[in-house]
Amino acid sequence: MTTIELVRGDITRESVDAIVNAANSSLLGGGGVDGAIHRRGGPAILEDCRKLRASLPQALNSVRAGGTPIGKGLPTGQAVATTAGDLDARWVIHTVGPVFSATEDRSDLLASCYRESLRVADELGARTVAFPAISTGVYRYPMEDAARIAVDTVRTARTDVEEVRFVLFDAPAYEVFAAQLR
Ligand code: AR6
Repeated sequence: MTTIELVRGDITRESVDAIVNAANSSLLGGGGVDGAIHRRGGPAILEDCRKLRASLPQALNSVRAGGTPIGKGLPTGQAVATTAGDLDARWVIHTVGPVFSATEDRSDLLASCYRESLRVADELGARTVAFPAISTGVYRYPMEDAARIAVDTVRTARTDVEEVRFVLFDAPAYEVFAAQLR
């Protein structure tokens, strides 16, 4: 049984085995929670991300950052782990959420982020995992849909993770997740 907890606050302040990052395919950092994790976690995380990137089999040449082909990248819905640097955690699990689309249902990709992150957590032996609300910032996923997918996926996941903590940045997001859990 996995216990689900809700916390309002900054995920970079959490003390858990693994903190999940809402990254992008480049794995080279960005804004939002990604920026906060790299800032507080320090350069060791980016160093690990660069190494991981170099070893990825996929060449995502269509993915561009600032107009430059990034070459290799992590596909949407997948997850990989690095050191957590100076964070109070052992690992950061980087996953790439889908950009919300009004015309295409991408809920499977968002569910995959949670499932794959938990699979990576199991591989690592992580027992406590903190998740942000993946895709609900820059990637514009509606909070209600994102919360339903997050909670349903974690509830039905087959995992050895004992505690999943959803860390919501603001009160409205917290309320949406709380309603979903009830
Ligand atoms: N702690 C917890 N939640 C946070 C924090 C924090 N410190 N900071 C923001 N949030 P976003 P995405 C919330 O944009 O939508 C990046 O540039 C925020 O309020 O971080 O998956 C990446 O590099 C929102 O509810 O991630 C990608 O390019 C949620 O975290 C892109 O953004 C997710 O917002 C990914 O977009």
